[in-house]
Amino acid sequence: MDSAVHPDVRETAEAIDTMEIRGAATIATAVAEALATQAAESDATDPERFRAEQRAAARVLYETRPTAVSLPNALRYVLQDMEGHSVEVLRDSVVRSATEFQRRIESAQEDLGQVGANRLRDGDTVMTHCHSTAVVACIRAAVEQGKEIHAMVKETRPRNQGHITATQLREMDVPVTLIVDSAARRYLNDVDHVLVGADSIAADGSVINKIGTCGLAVNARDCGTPIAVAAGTLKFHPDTLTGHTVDIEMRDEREVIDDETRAEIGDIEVLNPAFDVTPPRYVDAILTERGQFAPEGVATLMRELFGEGTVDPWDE
Ligand code: RUB
Repeated sequence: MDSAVHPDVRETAEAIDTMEIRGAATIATAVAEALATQAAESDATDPERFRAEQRAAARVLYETRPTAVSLPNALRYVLQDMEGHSVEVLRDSVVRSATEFQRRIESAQEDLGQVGANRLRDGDTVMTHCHSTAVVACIRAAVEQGKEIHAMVKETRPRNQGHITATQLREMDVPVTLIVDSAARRYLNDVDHVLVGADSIAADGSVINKIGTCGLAVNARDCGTPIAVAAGTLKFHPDTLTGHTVDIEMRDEREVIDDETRAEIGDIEVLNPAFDVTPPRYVDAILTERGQFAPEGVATLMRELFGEGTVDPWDE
């Protein structure tokens, strides 16, 4: 354990690990802030030491959850310009990048919110899965455009993030109907859109999002209900351009079943994957701050964004 890692960084890492801080964009914002604190409060006296501390902090944050690429993308963005001959210059660069990163996330959410809102018509009902700040931004923008939007919110077992979505939509007076996940198919003919977020978008346009997204998308396609994915370019996974796959996080079985019930049932295996992969053929549109794209169009934009390759600042 590197003692030079700031306690706030460790606290943020712990909060991400336990999902007190969750959701891809929120995680990205939190890690940018943690790196800024690490930089601002560093007492390193030489640039090499300062850089080593930042790398160690980045590593602690990187190792929390594996699926949302917004986390490593945030680390890369904030630490991209760690050049400079004095600690002061380096410190300023990290703090400035972190602030700039957070500003960009906010403005990207607003811009993609408009793109999503333009897809929604007055009186439409949207089915949601999990809790995504990008999805909420789309619905908020539609409401601000004066449209009446209804939401059918899937509760999203095992952690019921649908409750967060329902709460936030009610705060903006959107009528909400909560359903259990397995009721989605029954109501897909009654809704006008399925709108979900993303933890990562792969170069082939596959969408990695909360477990259950793929089943929802396949059913939506079967019903002819359009499915859009609200995901800023922060969710584009650069490693997938070179053939890497995205790690799917497996979480504790106690999220699914408590020890007592498990013991009553007997000897069983419990699997608790947190995310799944929706193939591009089940996705109608990916909504970003740069406009909406067919999943097949993502690779071109990714090459433009990551063309020169990426550096992993958590590596030694
Ligand atoms: C959250 C989840 C969200 C995406 C997008 O999973 O799958 O749909 O992260 O969120 P978890 P956002 O609760 O396990 O973190 O649009 O806010 O980035």
